[in-house]
Amino acid sequence: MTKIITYGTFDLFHEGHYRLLKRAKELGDYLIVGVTTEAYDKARGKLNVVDSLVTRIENVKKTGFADEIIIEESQGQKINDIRKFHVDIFAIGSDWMGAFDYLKDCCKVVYLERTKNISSTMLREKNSPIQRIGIIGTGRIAERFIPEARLVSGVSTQGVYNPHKDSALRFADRWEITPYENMEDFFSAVDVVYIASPHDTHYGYIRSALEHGKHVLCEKPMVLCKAQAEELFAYAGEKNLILFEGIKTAYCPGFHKLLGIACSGIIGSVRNVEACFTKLEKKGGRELNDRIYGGSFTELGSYVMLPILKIFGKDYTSIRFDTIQGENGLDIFTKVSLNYPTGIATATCGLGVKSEGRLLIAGTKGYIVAEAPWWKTSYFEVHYEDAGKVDKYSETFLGDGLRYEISDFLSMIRGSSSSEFKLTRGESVALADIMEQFMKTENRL
Ligand code: C2G
Repeated sequence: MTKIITYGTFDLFHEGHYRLLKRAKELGDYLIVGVTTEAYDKARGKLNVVDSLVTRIENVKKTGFADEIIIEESQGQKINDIRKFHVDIFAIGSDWMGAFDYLKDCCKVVYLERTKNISSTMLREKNSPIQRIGIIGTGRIAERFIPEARLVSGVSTQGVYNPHKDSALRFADRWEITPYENMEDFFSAVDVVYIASPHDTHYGYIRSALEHGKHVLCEKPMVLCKAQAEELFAYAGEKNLILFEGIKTAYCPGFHKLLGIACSGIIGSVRNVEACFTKLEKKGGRELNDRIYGGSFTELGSYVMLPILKIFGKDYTSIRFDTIQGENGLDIFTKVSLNYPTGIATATCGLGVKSEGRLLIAGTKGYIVAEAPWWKTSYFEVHYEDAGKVDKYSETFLGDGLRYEISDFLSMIRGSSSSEFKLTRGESVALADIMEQFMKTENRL
């Protein structure tokens, strides 16, 4: 008996999938089909899969070609499956030509010609039109955003607006997108807006984008004032538009796993959260010089406040800010201490003082520790009273990690509310409120 194995996501099952399975089955007697899990697809960068695993399996079953269906959960599984099931032939579409030659040591590898003019990506796009993204701002973060957005299917990077014409031209040239000097032209050419301009311009740009009927993804901190945050969310709601604050950590899979563990009771009741993030900045940069909007807390505060708000919530009983200021009065190091009815927390950040950036969550039965860069969570440990017992967790964090927030933003635009809990409007408003209190304590507002 000749055994064949093939793998795939089989999202929005189509003619190409059907023909591939048919020809794979014709190569022998017994066909095993590996269907990928959502987690594995996310890990390999396929972020916008529409059908659930159950639906995708059902669709493969319905073809009648599969004698056995298995789940593909991780990279490196194929070689073990081939050995375990005594497979004779590994078959896959020709879009993977060469990629699986390493399996030739174990079995025959056959690349079947891919069916032309049909793909899950095409169908996803047909069902939900591509969202053209317009970018406001041309700084470091905008540079990181474009390559990440290009990995998310369903969006295209259309153009860039910057009132400084030369910056817009240089940026547009580098990324082969359209530069806009005129805001009206810019808004009429795009469906959604990504704001990565200096902090003080966020409010105006968000308001204007919403007035033009555009969904908005705005870099953190969205605004530095509670009333503005409330007003903007209310306005977006009235206009049925999505307003989304881009704190990348909130959307990355490892951070979710960590929060899940923290809330699961494994470490008992959480009593203390300590989050620290420091990043030494060059003296001349905007971060250390912008008299009002620069400084450590406006730059990094969103990251360090995030795990605290996620774990203890918004109802702290007291908050205190302690800062070390540079010569120009801006905070080069800030520590925020919060008291809650059931615990205490500290958020520490610095642009001019280096510290051990770690996230520590202590409970009545144990603690979780994630070392820097925990804000791109890919690994953390759980420790207990018995020092010999340590649970280790890892998760992928691809590239600069913006792809996760872009993908969640897109799914919210398409009407799904399944990722809303990752950073709620209430949490964004609470962050703006804390920023405002900080600015007032520093006499900057
Ligand atoms: N396919 C095809 N013709 C198309 C589209 C897809 O022959 N027009 C084939 C692919 O080459 C693949 C199978 O159908 O062999 C499943 O395709 P996908 O669902 O896109 O899955 P893929 O990402 O290719 O998963 O571990 C997963 C595998 O490595 C492949």
